[in-house]
Amino acid sequence: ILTGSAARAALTRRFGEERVPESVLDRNEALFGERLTPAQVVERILADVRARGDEALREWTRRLDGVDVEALRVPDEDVAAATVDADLHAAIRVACQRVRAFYERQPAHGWMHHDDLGALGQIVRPIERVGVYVPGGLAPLISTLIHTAVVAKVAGVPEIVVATPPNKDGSVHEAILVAAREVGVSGVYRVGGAQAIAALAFGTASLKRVDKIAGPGNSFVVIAKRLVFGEVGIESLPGPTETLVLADETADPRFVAADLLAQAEHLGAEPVLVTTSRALLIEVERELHRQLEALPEPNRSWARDSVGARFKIVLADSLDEAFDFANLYAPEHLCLLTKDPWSLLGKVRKAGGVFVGEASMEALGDYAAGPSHVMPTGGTARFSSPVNVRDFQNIISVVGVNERALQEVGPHAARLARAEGLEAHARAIEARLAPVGQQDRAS
Ligand code: HSO
Ligand code: ZN
Repeated sequence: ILTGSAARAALTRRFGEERVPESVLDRNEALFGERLTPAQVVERILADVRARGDEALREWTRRLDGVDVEALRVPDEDVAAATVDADLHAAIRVACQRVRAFYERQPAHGWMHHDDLGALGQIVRPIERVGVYVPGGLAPLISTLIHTAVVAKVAGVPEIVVATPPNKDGSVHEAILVAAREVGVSGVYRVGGAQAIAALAFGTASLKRVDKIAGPGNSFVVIAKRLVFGEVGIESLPGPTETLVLADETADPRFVAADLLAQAEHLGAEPVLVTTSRALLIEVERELHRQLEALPEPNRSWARDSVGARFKIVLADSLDEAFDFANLYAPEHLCLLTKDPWSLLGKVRKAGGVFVGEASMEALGDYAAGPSHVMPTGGTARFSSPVNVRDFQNIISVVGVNERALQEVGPHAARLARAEGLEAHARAIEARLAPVGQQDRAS
């Protein structure tokens, strides 16, 4: 149980300080004959895909995923024919609808301001081609496809492609294909990991490069995105998930435990409980272990790993101190299980999403509440936001001032140009600054 400055220290993140574990170096030695770091492996993959395109994609998929894939693009007929049972289909539709409705309320309008100096404004254009990465591995993340591609759709992106690792038999999960069809994406590619990011960023014969990549992924995917950033847009670098439950003595320990466990089920997840009540804390611990043991495998092992390695319990003196801790940690998910949680919303400074009260559990948000579940992790809520419409649009600034503005502002601009030693700039301005009365264009 952490309190005061120990809690503060435990909740303060430090990036880039982790050493590469020996086990990872050992595995890479077995694979590559050299003790490569993950970043070095990713650099090799990126360079190879850039040089050899589809051939490299097939080879890395064979080497790293153990799958032989011939056609990298899932045939459109397969997407059209994919089926899931009626319940799941209905659920996919509800999730799409609710995410769509949420983002339709987030308009990014162009505007134009006219006054006696002319016009200034902005026009908004969707990004043309977006690549959505959908992680495979432990679970086919149908919801992640929906929670990224639907947002891009609402932004008006005309072309959205999905990349996702193939199953062992080379197929892509039917539910992923159904979701892709429901959202209306332009193509699904069976390729994952760093090689998928390389393909999206550089393009290959079968996958035309995209303008921006969105969606979470494992550490290879994140390293690859960091390395290709600049050559292609990167929406964010989501890492392992975290949930901070902020609870007082009125919270139901069963729900607190359930919410912590739900996120603990994700690989590498960090569950955090901040509470003002010692009694609650004791009950939550007991309840958490009871619920953990009741989980089926392999989920129990996944959750046990997160709880065992990363569960943090913080005891705060007051609700204000609890919020200080929460804001310091800047969690991806902040769950408020307190008396009158709405009255506390004003204390939230940093979080990807805030889940207000018992009915708004984070797991609902993962699927069908409305906001995208792709939220800033690892303390990046300090400076970034959940996936949103603006991530898929560009703003173009419009300058359309008139002669009068030129006469008023021009001399100042020319003066600044000369201060920068940029004579041609000054002259370009002054060429239009003929003394008033001698201008043919002056009104
Ligand atoms: N909680 C995860 C998203 C997710 N959960 C997908 C279930 N499926 C990261 O926010
Ligand atoms: Zn989740």
